[in-house]
Amino acid sequence: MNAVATATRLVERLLACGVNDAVLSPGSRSGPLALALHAADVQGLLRLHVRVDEREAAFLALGLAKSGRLVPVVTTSGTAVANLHPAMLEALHTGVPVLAVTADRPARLRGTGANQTTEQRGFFAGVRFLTAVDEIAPAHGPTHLNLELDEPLIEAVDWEFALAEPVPPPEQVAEPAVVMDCLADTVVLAGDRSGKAPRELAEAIGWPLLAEPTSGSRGGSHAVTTYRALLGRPELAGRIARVVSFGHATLSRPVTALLARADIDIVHVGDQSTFPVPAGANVTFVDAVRADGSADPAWLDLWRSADASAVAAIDAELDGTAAYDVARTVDTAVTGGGLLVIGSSNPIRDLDLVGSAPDVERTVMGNRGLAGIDGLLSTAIGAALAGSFTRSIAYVGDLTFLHGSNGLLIGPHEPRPDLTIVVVNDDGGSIFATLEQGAEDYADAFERVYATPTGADLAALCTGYRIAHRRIAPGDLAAALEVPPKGIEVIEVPVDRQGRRSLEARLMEAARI
Ligand SMILES: Cc1ncc(C[n+]2csc(CCOP(=O)(O)OP(=O)(O)O)c2C)c(N)n1
Repeated sequence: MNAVATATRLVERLLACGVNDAVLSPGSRSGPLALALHAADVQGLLRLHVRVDEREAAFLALGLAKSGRLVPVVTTSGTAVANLHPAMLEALHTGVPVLAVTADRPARLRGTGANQTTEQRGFFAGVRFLTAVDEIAPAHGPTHLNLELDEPLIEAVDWEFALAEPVPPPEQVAEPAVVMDCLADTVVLAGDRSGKAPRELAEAIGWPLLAEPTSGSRGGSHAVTTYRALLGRPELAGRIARVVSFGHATLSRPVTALLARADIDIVHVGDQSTFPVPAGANVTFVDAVRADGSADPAWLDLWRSADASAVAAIDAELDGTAAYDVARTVDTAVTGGGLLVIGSSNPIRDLDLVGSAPDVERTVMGNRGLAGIDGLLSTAIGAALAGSFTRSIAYVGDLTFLHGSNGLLIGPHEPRPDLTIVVVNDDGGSIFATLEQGAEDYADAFERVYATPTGADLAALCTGYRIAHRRIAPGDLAAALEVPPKGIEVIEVPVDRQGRRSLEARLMEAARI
């Protein structure tokens, strides 16, 4: 099949697979695919997004694909393919349907010194690999299609796409739900991408709910917001007889320690790939659970009253501490129908500790598959473009912002969401101060090799990319967030990194008493 026919078939197959959005980076070998996608966009069959930087293009596709729809990201050959890797890995570890379509030279040129020619087959270990357009299907997780395209690459044609039969989504064969009795003192744990099931279970049976911000379950009357601190209280943690765990919990050491316990029953809805420690004999992996009966209310009351006193203790200790203030303000600004995309490192941990559990339908997400600090801005832009949210906010540290700042490189013809990017700028990585390496012993090396301050001028960077930017004090953030922007805006909030280690220790201590 010649290149134009392959490109036509590709668009037809994508449409049959329910594709709404496609991402493209420029190149010569991928030229026919670019022209076909452009034609499909002009004909109103899909929405095309063009990005120069393939790493950002792939994260944009990841953000778009978090909606559950298949999203292709199309590139030329050579190093362009390698730039897709971070987002493909994140998609692999979270089951997000990104389709990498990489243009390749014909087989006869492989293994020669032909320009921009390398081994692209099976490039992404663990990712489903295809070589034929007709094999594309809506999927759980990422796919790589490597297309060999031969000369002539382009021809002046009228692009016509035949609408094919829809390709059905993958069948999910689930085992019947395991019925949980209400007798053992149980906590429900909701890790990243759990969905609503943990909250529904906790509320149906009357168990405390320990829900990470990106779980999809953090809300309602059973959520214990300070769970990370409370797991350090022997009178609570010591009484846990069973954990029912959902999603992929990676945020805090107390939770990892809980899941590593061998003296309690652990039922994990999922498999080892979302269970953060090697599972012992006390861990059962299941497909789904169902509640039976109602638990002794005294168990939930114990957690609730401990939570109330921990919240008060943390409030007293914080007393307007800037970084946590920012977390609270952002949390409050995203109400029902809103989108919050949270960066790795302290933003998500701060929000986990001091954020609320509002009883509203909002979407909160991060890149927790591998918890990278890369690609967050593009992920947020993609997520915001994929839905119709009342308000979209991304909330990131300065290094996360700078690492993914090429996500702001968006041409004038490209769709842009209304998105506020809040950057907590403490000039470097504050998270390391709270870990072992933040101890006095390593103080000499700490600033240079862990904290890595950059002194970067975010305002100048935004000016360079023609993105609106404001720098404001933490106390002014709530007012600044009141009016949603038209397009993308960056709000930089400078805070101090000093004292982070001792503050964290004081907070945990205060909440434990
Ligand atoms: C791609 C990638 N590289 C390195 C890391 C390791 N890492 C984790 S947090 C962090 C610092 C993040 O700093 P910042 O975004 O400013 O947030 P803060 O720690 O100040 O909250 C780094 C480098 C990572 N998670 N991902």
